Amino acid sequence: MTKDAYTLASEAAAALRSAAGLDTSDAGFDTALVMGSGWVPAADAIGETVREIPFTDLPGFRAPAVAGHGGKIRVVRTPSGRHALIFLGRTHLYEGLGVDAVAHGVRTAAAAGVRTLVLTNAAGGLRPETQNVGDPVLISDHINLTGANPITGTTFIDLTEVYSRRLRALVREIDPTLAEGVYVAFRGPTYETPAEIRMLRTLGGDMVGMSTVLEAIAAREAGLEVLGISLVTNPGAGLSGEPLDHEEVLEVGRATAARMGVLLSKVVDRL
Ligand code: 8IG
Repeated sequence: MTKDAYTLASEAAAALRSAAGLDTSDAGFDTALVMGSGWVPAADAIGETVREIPFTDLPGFRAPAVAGHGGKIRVVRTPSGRHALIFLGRTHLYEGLGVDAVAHGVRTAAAAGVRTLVLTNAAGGLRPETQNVGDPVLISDHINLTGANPITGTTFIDLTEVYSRRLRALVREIDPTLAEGVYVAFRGPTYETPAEIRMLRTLGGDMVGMSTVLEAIAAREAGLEVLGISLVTNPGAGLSGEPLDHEEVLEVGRATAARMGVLLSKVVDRL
């Protein structure tokens, strides 16, 4: 069962390389970026679009279920002439398709030759004392409360440094104002209760969301170097007195697109 997931990713990678116009002798892609909700408007700044491939054209991919999550892979050429894959949308565990569907994009990128993975997400902020809505935060580590893991069997993967120290230092050279934080993932699709938010603060979390951790684990299994960035789009439930709303996530993404685009384009050119 799990071996099938890796075979499917190899097939998707072959289809992706051919849809992107690469033949088997081409070196391929250096970097892949996964754009979470709120990040899609920033994608245009990363480079010139070479191709766009709908997820549904590739084996094992599903069209995303959520408004604002895109649904295609964009091949871009950066100003310095590198090629990157931008996943406009991702599959979430709460969609009920299982962990292999969640990890499929990352495994496909790895099979297509990618060595560096940038995972972005929109998240609730657990530290309103120091965080503002619209702030990007570098993910330093995670707490996986999804109850799930993309790996099955006796593959014991070291998670001491899931989010590369080297890449975080590189991003802080570009923007020294960026904070770092621990990202906590729940399965969703419900947002947290205020009691759960208080628990996560006590546990040492700084952001909370419903993505990224399973992809990061799959990426480490595949040997990729991972950079994670959260866009804080709302204070966690009960911290502001306002109810949470997905539309506000998309609005924060639109409002911060220029800043996130500049940041990502500089990062990709230095990876
Ligand atoms: I955006 O407050 C976004 N995604 N679990 N909680 C969880 N996911 C989120 C939140 C949040 N905000």
